[in-house]
Amino acid sequence: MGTPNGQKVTILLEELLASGHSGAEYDAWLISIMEGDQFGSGFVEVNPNSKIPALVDRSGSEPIPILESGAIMLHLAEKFGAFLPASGPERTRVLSWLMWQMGSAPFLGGGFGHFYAYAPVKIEYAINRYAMEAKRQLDVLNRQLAHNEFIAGNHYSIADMAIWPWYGSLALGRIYDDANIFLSVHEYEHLQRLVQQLRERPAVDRGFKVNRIYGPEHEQLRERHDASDFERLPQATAS
Ligand SMILES: N[C@@H](CCC(=O)N[C@@H](CS)C(=O)NCC(=O)O)C(=O)O
Repeated sequence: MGTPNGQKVTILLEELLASGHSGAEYDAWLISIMEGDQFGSGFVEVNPNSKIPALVDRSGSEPIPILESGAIMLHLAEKFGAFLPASGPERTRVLSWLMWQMGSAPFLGGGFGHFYAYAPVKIEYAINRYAMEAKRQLDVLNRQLAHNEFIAGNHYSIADMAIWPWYGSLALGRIYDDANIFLSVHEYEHLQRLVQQLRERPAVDRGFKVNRIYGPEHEQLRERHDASDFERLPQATAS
């Protein structure tokens, strides 16, 4: 399903295809977590943890099942030798920020997003606690981006692709109702700069739409089995 964790992987697959790695051609099957598909035996076989995303790499002699979005991104980046330096300090920085994202997002999604937008009762203490943490994370990103073009330095990497669906979607007001206003996301100017820059990348835009079953109709591609599937999407109307 095209939640931020799912979008990280489809953005990377679209970026790989856009940069000429035809071996990254993929089938994106919808697992609706609202319908409980993640608990079905077929999915559990691939991911015993029952969370999306999960990937089966069928390119070798044996299929390789992979769970956890960060591990999937690392697997693909290493397999294609793209968006992750092979060695050296920049590789270490990319891995640091990828791990930062994996450790931080549960506080943003499961913490702030849950209590602010989804919880059936509004608990002020919980909202304040996680809003403070969400703002702290936005500030960490903003300070890092004040002196780096991309999150891990001078090159676009899997760390940017992991961060964008979460913090980019928040900065653009696409998730958690009016949380962008509540958290004053416009104040994080360096983060806003990167968010706008990545938003304009066609591959990011395509990856963002895959397996979406919520939001505006022109942003929803229920399943993606071929690049031409994007042609079926209705055009966005200017707002
Ligand atoms: N650390 C995991 C988190 C995955 C995760 O939390 N997935 C959510 C959707 S974003 C999910 O599948 N939730 C369904 C459930 O908890 O039953 C990853 O990054 O892959």
